[in-house]
Amino acid sequence: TDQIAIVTGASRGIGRETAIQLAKEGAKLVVVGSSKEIFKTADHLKEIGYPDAFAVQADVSSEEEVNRVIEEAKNAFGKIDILVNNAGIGFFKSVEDTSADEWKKVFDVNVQGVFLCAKAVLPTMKDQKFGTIITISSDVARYTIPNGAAYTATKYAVQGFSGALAQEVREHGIRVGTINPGMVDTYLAGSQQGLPEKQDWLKVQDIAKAVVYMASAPKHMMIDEMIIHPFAQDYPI
Ligand code: NJP
Repeated sequence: TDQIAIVTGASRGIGRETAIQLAKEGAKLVVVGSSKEIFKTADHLKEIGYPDAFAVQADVSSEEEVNRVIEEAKNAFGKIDILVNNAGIGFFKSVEDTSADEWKKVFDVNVQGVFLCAKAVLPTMKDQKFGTIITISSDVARYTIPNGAAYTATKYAVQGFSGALAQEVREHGIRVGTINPGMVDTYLAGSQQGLPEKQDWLKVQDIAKAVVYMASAPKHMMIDEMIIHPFAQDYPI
């Protein structure tokens, strides 16, 4: 309770639900998204009784825009306890069909975005001697998927990044962990939520609850990684 949380990619999907559940647990929210949809999430939070929540429209792959998010969060609340690096995109096609621009774009958002957001909150969290940085990686970071090479590569990258960062900042009281979901019924890669073929998939609430659990764990507790997948999901997918 009374924690300040930044959730990236909160316009829809896992990020939006995570923001709602963190607010319900008593956190004050700064929600981030690259489109104007992000303001609807802040409006919704206000409607359901969390007047302190606000949105910043920013692209996580831009250093300037990320720094503006952190500045606005600090100005409004004076501290930052939780960063949820959730913004992510995916192109699911063969390597031959993946353009160099698509490869770059998915790395810009999924890897550079995670680096920039983490880097930007570190000075504040170090001053506080406390903070939790949670990255929504993917279960694909445990294996590889055909027609998902670029996406898979980004999730391996953030896995390595988070592990290294966790060791680097441990002495400052900062916890760094990943949540690695299997298939979740969201809008990822242009998909629609609620399609009949996705009824056995994880729901956004399942992952949001995991974020709340990780973020609200007592200070003596460290969760490095949570792997969560639909019971119905075969391996490898
Ligand atoms: O996807 P979606 P998910 N800067 O498309 C935002 C991982 N994951 O909830 O920018 C800032 O519904 C975008 O908002 P907007 C996945 O890799 C998923 O599934 O305003 N924000 C939207 O709110 C990702 O890391 C599955 O359009 C940016 C959000 O990101 C995380 O879960 C499985 C942005 C995406 O919402 C959430 O994705 C898995 C930018 N540049 C891991 N670009 C799964 N769904 O099956 C996009 O293993 N956003």
